[in-house]
Amino acid sequence: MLIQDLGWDAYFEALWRENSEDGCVPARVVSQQRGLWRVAGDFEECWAEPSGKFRKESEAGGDWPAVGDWLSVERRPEKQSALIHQVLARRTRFVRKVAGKQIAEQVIVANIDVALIVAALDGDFNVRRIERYLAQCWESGARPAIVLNKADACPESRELAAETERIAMGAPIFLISAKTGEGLDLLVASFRKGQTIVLLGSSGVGKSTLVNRLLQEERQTTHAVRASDSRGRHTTTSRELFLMPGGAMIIDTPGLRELQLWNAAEGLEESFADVDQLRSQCRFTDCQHQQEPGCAVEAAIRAGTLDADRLESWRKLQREQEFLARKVDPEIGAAQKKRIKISMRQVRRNYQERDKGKN
Ligand SMILES: Nc1nc2c(ncn2[C@@H]2O[C@H](COP(=O)(O)OP(=O)(O)OP(=O)(O)O)[C@@H](O)[C@H]2O)c(=O)[nH]1
Ligand SMILES: [Mg+2]
Ligand SMILES: [Zn+2]
Repeated sequence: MLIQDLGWDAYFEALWRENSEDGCVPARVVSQQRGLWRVAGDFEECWAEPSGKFRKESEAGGDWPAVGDWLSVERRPEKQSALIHQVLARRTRFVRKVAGKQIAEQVIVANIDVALIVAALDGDFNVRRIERYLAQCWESGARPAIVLNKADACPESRELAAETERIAMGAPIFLISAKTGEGLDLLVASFRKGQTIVLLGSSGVGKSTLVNRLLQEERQTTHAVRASDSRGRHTTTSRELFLMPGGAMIIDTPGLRELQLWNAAEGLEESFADVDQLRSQCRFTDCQHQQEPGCAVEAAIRAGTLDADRLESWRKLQREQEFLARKVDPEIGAAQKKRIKISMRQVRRNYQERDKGKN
């Protein structure tokens, strides 16, 4: 394997000239597993572990390597392994926010050229979700393209593609079926040798099925989605970089759940504009939408204009946001508890008044 085949170019060459250390060679992270990184370069692919110095720096808040990263490693052929000395500055990166003692950004994939936002045309297709991924792509530095999958299972795929076009802000759209192979030729023709591509999208949209198609072999496990709601469980649990026959590289990722916390507060409002609109019509400003009188959200669910599932996912996202917020600021945590108490008291009072009215 040559590093050029792994995406090494003039940009990294220039970085290398400035930063390289004696006895080190460049290597790219192709997969990752608890504390060990699989690296490839101008040598036999092997596992790599952090050097003592690098480990200390990373533990002190520096970055651990992510799939797609270029590293400076010291080879230890006798042990068929390598020592990681440095992560080269990333050209592009996708991050998620993680809650620890403090909120930190964790890089999930690095040095991505093109991000394929995969959405399934069957089930709960939603352009708002695509918008959210697009925003994350623009922020990452990677170029987005939208892949509308499962065209075989959707009679109105053309209409949905047109709807997507209106929010795509110029990103190309590919209408495909990973199952039948329809539309794949155009997608593949858009890839360039040495390019690194990542697949993003909710669980069950067919990312791994697409990877297997593109690799022309079954490398990734796929899983039938739950029939009840067409949303999958997570089948893919880690990230791995594969080399495609045409010379571009592709990284499969687990679905939305682990990606959903990037800039989440903003995304939450945008993608749940319908819930927010209803919320503003509830009688009580602090309505929890749990059987309070005058709740517009629950009225909409009863009337069939809002999906109960949608309220549930809104709640779930909001809980995660609040959890993250509490981690950063303990005072928010206290205020939160108080708010819940007050609003429960309010609910009880409302019921008491209603019951009094009946007598
Ligand atoms: N009808 C149809 N089904 C598809 C297509 N592509 C994938 N599927 C099915 O969708 C289901 C989920 O596919 P996966 O490839 O596992 O989805 P994924 O996006 O990798 O999901 P996670 O790994 O959980 O994030 C499987 O049952 C696939 O057979 C398609 O083009 N058409
Ligand atoms: Mg998968
Ligand atoms: Zn309400």
